[in-house]
Amino acid sequence: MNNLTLAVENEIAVLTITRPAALNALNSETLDELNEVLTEIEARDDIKVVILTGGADKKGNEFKSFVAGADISEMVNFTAAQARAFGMRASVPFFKLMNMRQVTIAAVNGFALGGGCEISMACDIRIASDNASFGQPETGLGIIPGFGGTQRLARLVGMGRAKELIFTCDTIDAQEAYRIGLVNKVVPKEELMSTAKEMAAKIASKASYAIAVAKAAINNGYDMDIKNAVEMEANLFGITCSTHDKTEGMSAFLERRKPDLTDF
Ligand code: CO8
Repeated sequence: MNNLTLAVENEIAVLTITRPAALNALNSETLDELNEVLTEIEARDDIKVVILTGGADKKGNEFKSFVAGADISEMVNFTAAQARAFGMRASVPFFKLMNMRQVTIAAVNGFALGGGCEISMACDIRIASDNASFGQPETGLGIIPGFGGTQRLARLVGMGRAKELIFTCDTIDAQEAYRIGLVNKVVPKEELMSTAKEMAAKIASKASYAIAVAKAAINNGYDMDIKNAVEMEANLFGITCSTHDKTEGMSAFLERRKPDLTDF
C-alpha cells in the first residue's frame, strides 16, 4: 500500500492514511487501498477494533491533518461521470467502515475537512485532538459534499446545524464539534492515540459478536420505523441468546468470575 499503513496489536488495528504532501487528501488510489485493507480486516478474527487516523505532514507534524478532504488536484478536471465514479469509489469503503463487524474509531488529529470530515463520520466513534478542526468547505469550491456528508452530518448533528456548516463552509474547532455532537470526545493531542487505544481495548474486552450485532441493530434500525426497528432488535437479541458468549457471560456473572468471551 502506498498511502496507508496498518499496524495490529492486541486485537486493535491502527490504520493510518499517509499522503504527507497533500495533508492526507483522499485520491482514487487511497480509496482503493482503503477498500482493499478494510476487506482484509473484515475477514480477520484477530482484529476487533479499527482506529483510523492521519499521518504526519511533510514537515513531520503528526497533528497537522487527519484528512484535508478529497484530492482537489484529481477532481479539478472531472466530468460528471468521473465524479460519480469517484463518489462510488469512496462510498464502498465508507460503508465498510460504517457496517463492518469490527468497531471503527476515527482518531482525528488535525484538519478533518470535506471528505476528511465525511470519512470520520462513516466511523462508529470520533475522538478529536484539541487542535482538530472540522468543516465541509465544498460549496466554496462550487461542489457539494459527495462522500455522504449531506446525509451523515445531518444525521449526527441535526438538519439545522448540518445546513449551517455546509452553506457557510465554516470550520469549527474540536470543542464546538463536541458541543454539537459531531465528536464523542476531545482530548489533548498528546493523549489522542492513548485515549483511542484505551477505548478500543475496552470495546475489544467485551463480547465481540454481541457488539457486531448491536452495531448492525443500531445502523439498520436508524432508518426504520420504531415498531419494526424494535421487532428487529428482538430478533437479533434472540440470535445473541444462542451464543457461547451469552451462556458464558451470564454464568460467569452468577459464579462471580471473569467471563471468557470468544464468539466473533
Ligand atoms: N487536495 C489536494 N491537495 C491538498 C488538499 C486537498 N484537499 N489539501 C491540502 N492539499 C495540499 C496543498 O495543495 C499543499 O500542497 P503543496 O505543498 O504542494 O502546495 C499541501 O497539501 C499543504 O497544504 P497547504 O499549504 O494549503 O497547508 P496550509 O496549512 O496552508 O492549509 C488547509 C491547510 C487549510 C487544510 C488547506 O490545505 C486547505 O484548505 N485544503 C483544502 C481543504 C478542502 O477544501 N477540503 C475539501 C476538498 S473537497 C472534498 O473533500 C469533497 C469530498 C467529496 C467528493 C465527492 C466526489 C464525488
